Amino acid sequence: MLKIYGRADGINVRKVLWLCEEMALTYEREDWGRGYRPTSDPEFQRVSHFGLVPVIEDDGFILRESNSILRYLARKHGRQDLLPEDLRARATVEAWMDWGVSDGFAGLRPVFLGLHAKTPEFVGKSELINWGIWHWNRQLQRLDADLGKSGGPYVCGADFTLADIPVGMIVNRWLSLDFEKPELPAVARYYEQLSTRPAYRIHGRNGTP
Ligand SMILES: N[C@@H](CCC(=O)N[C@@H](CS)C(=O)NCC(=O)O)C(=O)O
Repeated sequence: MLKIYGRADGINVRKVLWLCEEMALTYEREDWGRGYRPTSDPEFQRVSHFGLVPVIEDDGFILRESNSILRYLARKHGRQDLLPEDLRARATVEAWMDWGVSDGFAGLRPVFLGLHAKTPEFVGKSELINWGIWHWNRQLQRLDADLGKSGGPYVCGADFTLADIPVGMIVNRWLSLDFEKPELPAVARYYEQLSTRPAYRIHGRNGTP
């Protein structure tokens, strides 16, 4: 059976749990990471010496990196609706997935860790946190403009794809944390659209930033 290593409140773990729920996959999960067993434990280091969650183990195959896990599971189960075979359609999905671990995530990190998780590296680092707010807001403004143009309702158009998973997690966190942000009507509509999906309500918009 598919095994997932990682705490269910980690944003990157939640991406994998959300997809499993969308695809009705059965899995077992072990809590690892901040607040649970530390990933420096030799038992975790055996599966990934990078010390980050999620990691999956699928019939002896071990894989880290949440977006790679999403692609692996969608392809394994032949879900071309989530990750299209068509060259350009897939590239568009992957561009949003890349955004979700690069520009879309860069500002989120100091804001979340400094204001919410309060990890020692970020607490009180107001310059870094303020830069994060500025950068994150700017990125979400671009998402808003794009959603406004494409007509959505999903980030790649009419259909839900893997792209919505990293983007939807970022949107939930952005809307859930308390800091100064602009009104983004297309992002707000997108959030409501995602919230029609039971899997998003379980692992995305579930009260956790
Ligand atoms: N690029 C990695 C990032 C993984 C990551 O940063 N995971 C966080 C949790 S969401 C983590 O392991 N934090 C340390 C911990 O929980 O101990 C991915 O997308 O999987």
